[in-house]
Amino acid sequence: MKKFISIILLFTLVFGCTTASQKIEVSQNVNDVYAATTSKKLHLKGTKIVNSKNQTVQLKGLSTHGLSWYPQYVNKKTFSKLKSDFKINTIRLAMYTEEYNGYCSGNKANRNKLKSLINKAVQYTKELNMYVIIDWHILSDGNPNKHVNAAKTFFSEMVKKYKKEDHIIYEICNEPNQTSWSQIKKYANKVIPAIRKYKKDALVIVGTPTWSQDVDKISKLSDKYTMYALHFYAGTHKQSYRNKLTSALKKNVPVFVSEFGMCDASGNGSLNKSETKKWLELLDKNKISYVGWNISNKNESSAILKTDCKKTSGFKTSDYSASGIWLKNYFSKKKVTNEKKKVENKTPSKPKVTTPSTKAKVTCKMMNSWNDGSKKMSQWNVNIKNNNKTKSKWTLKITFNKSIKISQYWNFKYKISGNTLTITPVSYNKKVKANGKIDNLGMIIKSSGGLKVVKTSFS
Ligand code: IDC
Repeated sequence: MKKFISIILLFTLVFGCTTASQKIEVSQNVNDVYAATTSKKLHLKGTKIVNSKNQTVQLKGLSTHGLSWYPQYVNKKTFSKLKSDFKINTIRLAMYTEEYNGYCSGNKANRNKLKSLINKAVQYTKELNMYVIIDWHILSDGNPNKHVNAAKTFFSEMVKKYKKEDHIIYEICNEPNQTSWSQIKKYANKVIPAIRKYKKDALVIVGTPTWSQDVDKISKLSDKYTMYALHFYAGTHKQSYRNKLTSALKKNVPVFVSEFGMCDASGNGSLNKSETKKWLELLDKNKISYVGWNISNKNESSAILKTDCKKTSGFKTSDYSASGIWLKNYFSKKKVTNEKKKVENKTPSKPKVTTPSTKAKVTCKMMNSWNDGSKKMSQWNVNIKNNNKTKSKWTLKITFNKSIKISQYWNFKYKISGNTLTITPVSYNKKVKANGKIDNLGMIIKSSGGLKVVKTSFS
């Protein structure tokens, strides 16, 4: 009997120890990017995401480019390779609503194609133990209410179909713009109930005003499992935007950085490594989840693959672009460099106009263009090199060959009169030193096409 008791005691001791050491191992791994998958179901606790063991989990991932533009990367081998190279645990599926073959701008066959891509991605991420974000990628539609009915139908169809899955996060409006929080709230209060009908506790991300920048200016929804999107592009959004994050956290707003880039808000231009590092360190410190833009080989610096890389898996370091390599190193905790370097991944010569002036130099560059119904959208980046006098305020006039409308813009204020766009600074770029630069004035213009800059003047 005595022997039996001591065997039991010994057994309990050994078993107990093993359990304890397993517990320690789990809690040490909580912040490991893979730990999230050990206890998949996610909840919110204060501003933090927690798993079903109540451990804080930080999601890190990469976003696809528009699913209609780059469907080839919705591929198990791609996801698996990115998971191991970047040590990410999340893939975001950017399904545009209005741009090229968007969910709302395209036809039914197109909608079915998009849904089939989502379906594949849901399966692949599940098999790979990753999370997936289904992103209703509004952009030029501005106010999400424009397609609220389509959104309701889409999300209820998704959630009903995937109600048994715990690895899906629903992002209901990528970047509302030219609209207010009360409009977004109105939209969210229609779409979230459609989700809750089938899934009480799935995480939802809602976009915030001004292209998901104003996390500091919102009042929370009553839904318990909703997070609020903050997006940044390190070349454009710096300390003042990090302050928005800090103030949101103080107000107990759960923030999810569902999209960020190292370049400027156009998705192109030079990378700002030191600002990216500041951002990611702040996010890591606060265990805020983040997703980098974008998985594609598009000729823009935010694409993680080089343009000449036609592969969809088996990437070598030399297949990744400058931002791809930097992010891979940061995500996988390798040393990253800080220096500002011009990216090699630049858009080749598109219309470029340089003021023939020995004083200030203005460069207006069309980075990108696409159709929007019968209109043409084009994305421009404007840089100014000042003359040898410090200015405390400045004005830039750009005259085009035809009339324009601005649909998005960043880092300036403007007025349009005839074909002339008059740009004035915002608080942080008002002052420019002698021979200093004003970088990253960006805009998306709507016109009838064939747009050219005829004249610029800077004073
Ligand atoms: C950009 C893409 C670009 C595409 C454009 C379409 O990088 O190739 O032509 O959209 O409008 C966002 C948006 C995201 C943008 C990205 C870069 O969520 O769709 O992608 N950006 O401009 N918000 C801020 C930046």
